[in-house]
Amino acid sequence: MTKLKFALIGTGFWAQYQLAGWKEIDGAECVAVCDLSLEKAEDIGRRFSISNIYDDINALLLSRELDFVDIVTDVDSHSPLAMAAIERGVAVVCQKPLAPSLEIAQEMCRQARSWRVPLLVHENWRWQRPLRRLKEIIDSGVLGTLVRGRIDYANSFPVFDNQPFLKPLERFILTDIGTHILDVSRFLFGEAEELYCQTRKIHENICGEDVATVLMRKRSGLTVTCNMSYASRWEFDRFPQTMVSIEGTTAGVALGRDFEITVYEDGRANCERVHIPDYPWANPEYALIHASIVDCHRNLLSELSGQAKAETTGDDNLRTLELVYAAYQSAEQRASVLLT
Ligand code: 89V
Repeated sequence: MTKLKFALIGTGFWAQYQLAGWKEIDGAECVAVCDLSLEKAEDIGRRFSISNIYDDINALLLSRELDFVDIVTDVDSHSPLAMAAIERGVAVVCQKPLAPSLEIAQEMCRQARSWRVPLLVHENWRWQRPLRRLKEIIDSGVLGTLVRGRIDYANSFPVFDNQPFLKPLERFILTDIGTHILDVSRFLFGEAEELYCQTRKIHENICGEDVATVLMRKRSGLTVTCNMSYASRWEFDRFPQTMVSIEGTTAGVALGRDFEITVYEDGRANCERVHIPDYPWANPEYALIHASIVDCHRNLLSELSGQAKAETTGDDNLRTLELVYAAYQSAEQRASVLLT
């Protein structure tokens, strides 16, 4: 397979893991690094033996033949960076959230369609192995008709230590985690028709909300609750684990602590533990997330190389962003929001 050539744009906390994730799969090679800070770009270039270093995306795009760019920068820069690539026919992989508003994200997707250039979102949460296994169990039919679902992401992990840029965000947990958890609710349970959200701010030293509770009615009639918090203490710090419980008419299933999945059927509890690949470059605290980067990249590359359609295209991710921004609207208006 010929290797697609890409440039990494942005050298923050996630950049090293994005590059390490691409190196785990055949078919893509990073040939350049671009960051407003040449020093930071040179540093990560040295660590990954990439010698083509830029501090300007236009200079990068003019001087290198690229198949795609991997944008790993702050959300406000996603649109201009993506448009610079799209207008030169260069495909885009962009970090979540795709854009700071639904309107900007819609325009990015419109432009990508108009230029016939792939715009894909690196939305990796649904690629966590326990959640893929949960979907298999749902699709097996063993649960019968689904009655209610609950997705919990609640911990007290000091996420701001590694990602200080999250502190000043006026809109925090729904844009940081809601983009993941609400995407998982779509992956597991389909599209929603109504949403209600309440938010809270517990941490004193941040600007945005750090607790959000989202209740949805899915098109299937299923009620799904998504509980998100960076201010909750449990018997252990659950970061970055997502717990899921699903009630069905013939069985229930729970994704519990440390990737244990239990199906409760006819008074029996059938347990299995999902294996998480262990990569030497992964940060142990983020191992679950870092492993999902690899599987997400593998799926995105299948579209970039023309072999298949990726799951998290920009157009697909618009449905997730619609939930995120509808949640803010609901919390602000203290009313449920009907979705298109
Ligand atoms: O993976 C992420 O998107 C991070 C985290 C969920 C750790 O906060 O922002």
